[in-house]
Amino acid sequence: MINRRKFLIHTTAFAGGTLIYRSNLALAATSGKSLWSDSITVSGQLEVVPDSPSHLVPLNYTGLSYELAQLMDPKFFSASNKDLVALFKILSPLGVLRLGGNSSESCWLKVDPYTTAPELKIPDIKPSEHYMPSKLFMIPPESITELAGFLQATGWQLIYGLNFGHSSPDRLAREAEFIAKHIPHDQLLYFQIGNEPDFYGDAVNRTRPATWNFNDYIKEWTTCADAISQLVPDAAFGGPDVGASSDWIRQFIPAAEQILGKRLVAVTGHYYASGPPDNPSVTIENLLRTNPKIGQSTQAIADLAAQNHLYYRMTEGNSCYRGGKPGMSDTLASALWVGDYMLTLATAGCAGVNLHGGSRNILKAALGNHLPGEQITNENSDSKGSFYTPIAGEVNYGFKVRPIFYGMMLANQFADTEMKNV
Ligand code: BDP
Repeated sequence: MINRRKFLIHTTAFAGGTLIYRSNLALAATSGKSLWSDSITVSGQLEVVPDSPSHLVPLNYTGLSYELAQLMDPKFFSASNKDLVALFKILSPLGVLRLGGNSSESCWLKVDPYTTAPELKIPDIKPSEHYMPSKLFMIPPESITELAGFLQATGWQLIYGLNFGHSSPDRLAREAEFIAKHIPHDQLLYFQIGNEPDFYGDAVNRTRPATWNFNDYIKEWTTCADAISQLVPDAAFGGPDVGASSDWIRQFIPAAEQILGKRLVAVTGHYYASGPPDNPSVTIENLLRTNPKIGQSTQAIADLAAQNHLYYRMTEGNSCYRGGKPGMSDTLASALWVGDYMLTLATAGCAGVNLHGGSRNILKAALGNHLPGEQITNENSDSKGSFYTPIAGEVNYGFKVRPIFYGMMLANQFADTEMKNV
């Protein structure tokens, strides 16, 4: 998938026309052997235009995204979940775990024994057409202390997505205060408020009325950010975590900066290359076609963010929305796609990419009990349910990586290097 547009300049990897190729990428998490013990050399030629613009790929470029509801089980993100800790560390020594997704709009953290559940308003839309959770998810307080241990064991940082769908400024502030108290400051990158608010008015989501727009959003968002700032004065924020609209990002920057100043640190969005899984045009062939638009639009937003002293992170995405497509999202094609996708975004100046995944039942609940990929999978597939997840498994059964994980590992080799357009 190496493309002449993208190239890496890195003195240790490229010397005198020789590329160092590292083998053994596939060693098991628990083997204890060095991943990089064997090297072979391959001759080749690079053409580099020295004064073309370049972007540093941050050390924490690679990330994973999970549903916030994954925190219902304190044993999932826990230092005691040794398999998962090992796999996170293999993927990156300094990755970013983003928690959010549709389920975050229905999660509530029991910050003390008196905290009760918020009200969940289910819109009057046929369940077959509505793709949001139909229930609330309670996060016990010990999940947050376990999460702190998990972050310490992996060396990863956290982006925490607060419930903007069914909550209140006061509740959010108390949740944020609890998080800030338990997660070390240098590992808590920032809070986000809400998941894909640009879709709130759509029938599939309808977290707000159909006419709800950016002006309504920023008013409500500001009230929540203010309430959080009262209780956590040094809280950093990212947003708007849009599903698609770059226009919302453009409007968000000046509006959010006005109230937060330097505490607004990142602008964020999501990208799914295709979907839904039952659409016949969602194929490996189409997935692997280069989409020039994603590089161009990323570049435009990353430039705008940089002009405003912010960075741009793609906090969620994958090969196919609604849980992924079996036979595509869980095959080697997804590894090829993700390597190209992550490096395209790095070349465009994006500061990080998180690939979405997690447990089957959590993803299904996050999608309003739909996982359309399950209708087209063959019964013997071991990848039931969460087809696009980079790491599959459950606490009780253990964890294993999917092909897309290897594509992410490939891209992560470019962390702390300069990407150039040539
Ligand atoms: C995104 C949601 C996430 C879903 C994903 C999907 O944020 O919760 O799991 O879509 O459709 O829009 O797979």
